[in-house]
Amino acid sequence: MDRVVYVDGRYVAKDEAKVSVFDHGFLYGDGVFEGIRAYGGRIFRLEAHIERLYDSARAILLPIPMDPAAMAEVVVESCRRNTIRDGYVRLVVSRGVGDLGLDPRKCARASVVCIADTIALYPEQLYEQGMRIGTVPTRRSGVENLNPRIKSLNYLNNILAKLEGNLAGYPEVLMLNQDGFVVECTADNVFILRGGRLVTPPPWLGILEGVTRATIMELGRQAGLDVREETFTRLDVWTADECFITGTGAEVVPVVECDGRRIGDGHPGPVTRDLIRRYRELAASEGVPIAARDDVPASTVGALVAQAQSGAMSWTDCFEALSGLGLGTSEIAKAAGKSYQQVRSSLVARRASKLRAGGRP
Ligand code: PXG
Repeated sequence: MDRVVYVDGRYVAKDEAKVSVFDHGFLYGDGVFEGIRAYGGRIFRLEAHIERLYDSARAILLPIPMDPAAMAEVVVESCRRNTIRDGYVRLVVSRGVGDLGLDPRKCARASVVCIADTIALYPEQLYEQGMRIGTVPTRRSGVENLNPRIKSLNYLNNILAKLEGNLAGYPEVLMLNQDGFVVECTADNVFILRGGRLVTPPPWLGILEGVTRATIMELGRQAGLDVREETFTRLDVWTADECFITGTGAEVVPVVECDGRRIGDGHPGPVTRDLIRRYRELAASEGVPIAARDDVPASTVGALVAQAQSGAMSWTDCFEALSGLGLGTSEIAKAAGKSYQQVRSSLVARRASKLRAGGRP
């Protein structure tokens, strides 16, 4: 199908989706981004991604010209307009158009782009057999120069490592920080398991705080594991019982070899396989609904609207309940006899208060 892309307030055909060559995102990698997944018509951990986007923007003094709730709505609407049920969303906020100097003060307004598309998955074989990775010479930037907690458009540090991985024949590589501690991979976080302890490097060491990482820490605790954020070295990876990497695109991938050393028995371990299963179950069962569903019984919709009309329920609660059932904004407006704008702003306001109330997962 012909995709539409959100660019600064408008949904335009893919070929028309353009930003200026004077945009500092293009000239300097000055901006921030997010990669988000949709599973079965729901957007997974949307609030966590939006929150990280605004934290990254705050860290580089980038004012985003809309509030987080409106940004979340852009993501949902982009999926809806592209009829995405299972897919990948790329949200980009760049510094905007400036002059050829690097001073961000010359850029009047940030640009917001949202691309919703399908995703090429890793083959299932990789999840069953595991991945071979290796360490690369390029070190991950330190927290005092380009802090990896900022998900910025400047990915050259990761790309240099990726190039070394390509030359060595590794699909993903392990990166160390300036002190030789394991931090993360080029686009994934890393975990090791040792005697019932699930360990991942702490954010202060210089990693991106992955949304998948946070989810796996939650799921690990639910599974009764002792989950810790601790520093470790390559030797700990080589001698771990199990190892895996996590990322929005990759999900949870078992690692069975690192730097030519076999990890465990060289096969994905039981804990990793259990966490993969738990992750897939969770991703399939929660998230912000995208689609306008047409299989919600009219009586259910009617009953909710009647409650709001009688004052037994607030209109916002009614809109939210209908949205939760999978109705799109225009369907809700029609059923409730309200304007699209009324429904949208009330849902956006509700999402905003949830974002304020809820912390990170
Ligand atoms: N570390 C780095 C450096 C990353 O770029 C992660 C960890 C994992 O974070 P999440 O929130 O995705 O669990 C990332 C993720 C993709 C993709 O397609 C992911 C990233 C960048 C580009 C593509 O998965 N960043």
